[in-house]
Amino acid sequence: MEIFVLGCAGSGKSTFVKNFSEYLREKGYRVDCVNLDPASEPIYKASKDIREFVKTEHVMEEYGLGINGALIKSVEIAANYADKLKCGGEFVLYDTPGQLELFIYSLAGRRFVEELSSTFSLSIFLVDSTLITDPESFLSAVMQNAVASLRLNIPSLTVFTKSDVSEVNVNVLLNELKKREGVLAELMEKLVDFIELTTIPYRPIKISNLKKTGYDDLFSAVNELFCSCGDIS
Ligand SMILES: Nc1nc2c(ncn2[C@@H]2O[C@H](COP(=O)(O)OP(=O)(O)O)[C@@H](O)[C@H]2O)c(=O)[nH]1
Ligand SMILES: [Mg+2]
Repeated sequence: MEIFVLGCAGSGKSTFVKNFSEYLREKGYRVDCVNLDPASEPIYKASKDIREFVKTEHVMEEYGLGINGALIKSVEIAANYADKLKCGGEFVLYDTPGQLELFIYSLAGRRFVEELSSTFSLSIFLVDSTLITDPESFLSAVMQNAVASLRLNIPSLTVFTKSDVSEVNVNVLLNELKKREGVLAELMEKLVDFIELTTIPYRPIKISNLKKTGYDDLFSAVNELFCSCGDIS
C-alpha cells in the first residue's frame, strides 16, 4: 500500500513518516519511507530519496532562480525521476514537498501519484490542530483535503496532528457554526452537508506524532478505506 503524506508546511508530514513507519514496523510490517521533497534532507532512514537526483539548492545555482522559482523547478525536475523511487514494502510512506501547493497544484504531484500508486493507494492529509480555531478553519481544512483528493485522483483521509497541544472538537465547532449568520454561514452550512454526504469514512482522526497517539485509530481508518477489497498490504 502506498501512502502519500500531504499537508501544509509545518503540519508534521516528515515527523509523521518517521514515527508512523516505526509504528507499522512494530506491528511486523515491511515499511519503506521515501523522500519526495527535493528541498529537505529526510529525518528518517529513506529507502529512496529524490535528493539523489535533484536538490533545490543546486537548482537555485544552476538556473539562477530565487527560492520560490527553484522550489517549483526542482519539483518539476523531480517528477521525471518518479519511476526510480518505487519500493517493495508492504507499506510505502511518501513524504511530499514542504509546500502543499507544489504537489497538488502542479502537474508533478499527479505524475508522482500515477507512477507510484497501485490499487491500494491513498493520501493522508495532515492538518495542524493548533490552526483549527473556528468552524471556518475546520471546514477549509476538510475542503482542502477534498481538493487534494480530486487533484491527485486518490482517496484521502483528513488527519489532525499535534493533538498533544490542541484538540479539534468537531461538535463544538459545528455548534459554533449554528450561531453564525450571513452569506458565509449559509455557505458553511451547505459544506457540512457536502462533507457528510461525500466523505464517509473520512472522519476526523486526531494524532500526536510526538506521543505516537491516535495511530491505532488512523490504522483502522486506512483499513476501512479498502476493507471491501480483502488483503490491503
Ligand atoms: N506538538 C507536536 N509537534 C509536532 C507534531 N508533529 C510534528 N510536530 C512538530 O512540528 C514541526 C514541523 O514538523 P515537520 O514534520 O517538519 O512538518 P512538515 O513541514 O509537514 O514536514 C516540527 O517542529 C515537529 O517536531 C505533533 O504531533 N505534536
Ligand atoms: Mg517535511
